[in-house]
Amino acid sequence: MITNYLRGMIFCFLILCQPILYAQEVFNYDESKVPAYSLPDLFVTQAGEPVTTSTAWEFVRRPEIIRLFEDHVYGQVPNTFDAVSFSVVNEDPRAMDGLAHLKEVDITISRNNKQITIRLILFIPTKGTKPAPVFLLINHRAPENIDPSRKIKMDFWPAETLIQRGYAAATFHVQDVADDNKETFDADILRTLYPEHLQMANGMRGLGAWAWGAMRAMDYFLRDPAIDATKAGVVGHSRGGKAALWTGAQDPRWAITVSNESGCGGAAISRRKFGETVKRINTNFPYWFTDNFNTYNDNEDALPLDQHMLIASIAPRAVYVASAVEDEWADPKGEFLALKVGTRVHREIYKHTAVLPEKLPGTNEPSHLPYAGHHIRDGKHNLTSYDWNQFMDFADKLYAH
Ligand code: GTR
Repeated sequence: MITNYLRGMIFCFLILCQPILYAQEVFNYDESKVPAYSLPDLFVTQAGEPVTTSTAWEFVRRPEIIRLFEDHVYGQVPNTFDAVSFSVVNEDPRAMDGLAHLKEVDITISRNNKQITIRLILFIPTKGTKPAPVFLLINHRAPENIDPSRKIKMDFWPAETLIQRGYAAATFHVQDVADDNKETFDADILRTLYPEHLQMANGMRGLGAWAWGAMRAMDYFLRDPAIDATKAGVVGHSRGGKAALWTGAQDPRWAITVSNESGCGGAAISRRKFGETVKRINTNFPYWFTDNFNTYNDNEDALPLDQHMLIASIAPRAVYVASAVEDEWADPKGEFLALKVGTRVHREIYKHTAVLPEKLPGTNEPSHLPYAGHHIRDGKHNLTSYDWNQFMDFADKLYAH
């Protein structure tokens, strides 16, 4: 009897609450329903001082912004360890029919007598400019996307195309630093090298760990005479794009930072609440961001920052934001607006004169300025050869200057 009664109650509860449960799952895709918001000012320090010079930007405002992202969004990324070593574990100087030199490099980092190893896959063009400029992909997709044997070739990482165009193609898999998994994300660098971060409200989590991995790849580029580390771009798609932005924002060694469809917690303005929201991302992927980011679930206006500031903190270095027209979940307009507002630093502090279009550009109409790139590709959420060719067109121009 009681059981039946309880069952009945649960049934009624579910039926009655269905609209509420359902309502929580509705996301806005209607531009007219984007709330009014105001973005934190890039050009005023926390002490209220105006920022008008590159010195004020580089020594006061930019470090302040990085700290805000550490404390409220991604957590701190540690930059100390005891040792790093590099060992080429597989090599083929005549890969890709002699067009490339393949090196698979184990990067081993140790701290407090513990160590982890990241496998870097690197193809260097045998022809063309020497040393070669390089693009590093932070790969979160299945390992066959970055097959070093090239038996499997995917559009996601068109290494042959990069080589033909004179770029070294580098990549690593995020699982070497932090699994892209709620249960096991902490099994690698977090528990092994930096366990104290797991106790910190602003401790490193998944995206920070992936950025840390990208920085270790840069440590290697600086030691390989075949690579021109002054011409290095870091690229990520979607969750990898969020990590790429966080890498480029913190680490000034990257000449170009590329976000492909990074959306919420990446290039898109959080306050717009268009497509994916802060609450939704923290609920589905609690291990990507630092714990403090939960404070802003349904509370975006309380953020002391927004994602335009992440893009700004890449300045004066170049930044590229790519979107896809059908990828509304990632809010292409919000990504463009963040780029447009964030790169005011390039214009107002570093005196670049070229400007991005006033309004959201049309599909397949890229803008490649000397400090910022943008395109909206036709099609769905993905990283494709079209996107890569745009990144290389942009880099060709930037490096020719
Ligand atoms: C989605 C997530 C996005 C984006 C995407 C991806 O499920 O909501 O923020 O990161 O995954 O990485 O493809």
